[in-house]
Order: sequence, then structure tokens, then C-alpha cells
Amino acid sequence: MAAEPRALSVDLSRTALIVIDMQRDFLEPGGFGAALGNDVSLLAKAIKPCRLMLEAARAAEMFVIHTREGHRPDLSDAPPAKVLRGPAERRIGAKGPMGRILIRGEAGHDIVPALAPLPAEPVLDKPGKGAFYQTDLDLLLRNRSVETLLVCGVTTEVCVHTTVREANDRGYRCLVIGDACGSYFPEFHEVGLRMIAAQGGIFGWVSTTEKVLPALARAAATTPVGTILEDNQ
Ligand code: TIU
Repeated sequence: MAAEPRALSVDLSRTALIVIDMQRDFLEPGGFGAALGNDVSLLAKAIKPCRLMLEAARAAEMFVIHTREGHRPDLSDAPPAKVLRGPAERRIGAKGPMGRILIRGEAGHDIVPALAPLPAEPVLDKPGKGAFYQTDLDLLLRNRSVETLLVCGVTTEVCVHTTVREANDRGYRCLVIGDACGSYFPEFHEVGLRMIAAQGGIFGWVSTTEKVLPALARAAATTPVGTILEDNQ
């Protein structure tokens, strides 16, 4: 797959697509992103590229994982240092138009309808910014011998970056699909992507849907990918 800082050879049977936090709380008015003072409309342009990545990954029979940032209704898994920021009426757990902000089970916590997970696709609820922190993501990936992650979602410099850094330290190769990520700060998005690919790919690789989708389509049209589980039967 064409990427920065250099092309990456990918075994799709050992690759997962991870879609990070494409939740109404970040993408729609009245959620967590808006409560932090952001213009949430800036994230909308990541939806279609994420959708194309999902469709391509499904067609290639890749492992697909979705994540959601959020907390238990009693906030017992939310560090006070995270909750006690900003005015009380706009904090995590406060009531908003999509239900309580960043709380599991509320409408705002849902993934946007265009990117709804299929029943077989794990949805990981995470209390932090990184998808490995206090989740079983590493276990799911190791049990399928995953070595490469195709990463998309929001926001580029927060949950995508944190997850890529965590994954990189655990030995996974991360290929971040830049146009399928988004930030409330266009300059952070640009620099965030550059930081990943700089220094010879210090945290991973960066590419685009335009470059990656044809490779996934070729794979879907040729060899069925199968899974490690099937190999072992
Ligand atoms: N605020 C912000 O940019 N992001 C987050 O709080 N979480 C995620 O990135 N998902």
C-alpha cells in the first residue's frame, strides 16, 4: 500500500480496520465535542472516507473493530480529573440534547448511523483516549494474530494519536488513513499526521483512501482472506 514515509506490504489476514470514536457525541451538535467549545461540523468530512474503508474491509473479509469513548452512568470509571473540567452544565455526565454527555447507553454515545457496526464487529467501549487503555483490544488482536492496523476515526490528534502510540509500543504497525480521520483543528490534523510519518515513520505510516482502497479492492477480488480460526480447524 502506498504510504508515507514509504510503501507498506500488508497481509490482510493479519490486518484489522479500527474505526475510532465516530460517535454522535463528537460529530453532532449538543454532544461532548460541542460542550468543549468545538465546531463539530469540521468532523463530518471524515464520515464518507470511513464508510468507504468499512465497505472495503468488509468486502476483503478483514477484521473490523469500532471504538467508543464513554463512561458508566454512575461515572465510577471516569477519573475526577477528567470530569471536573469546564462548567458543570457541560461536563461529562451532564444532560444534553442527546442525553447525558459521554455516557454509555445515551443517544450521543452511539456511533453515527452511516458507520453502524455489523453484529459480528466488536464495539469496544473505552474510558480513555487510547483504545488499548482498560479494554481487551490487545487480546482480540493477538488472538487473531493481527500485526497491522488500518486506523481511521476522530479526532486525529487525540484518540487516533493516543491509540496509534499505544499500538506502536505494543508492536503493531499502524497505517493511518488521513482523510478518514478528522479534527476540530485543521492544523492539528495536518501536523498530527505528519508527526506519525516523520523520522522514518516514528509511530507508523500515513496514507489516504485514494491510495488504499484500490489495494483492498484487488484483495477482495482475488484470494479469499479467511481467518486464523478457520486455518486451525
Ligand atoms: N476532544 C477531542 O478532540 N477528542 C476527544 O476528546 N476524544 C476523541 O478524540 N475521541
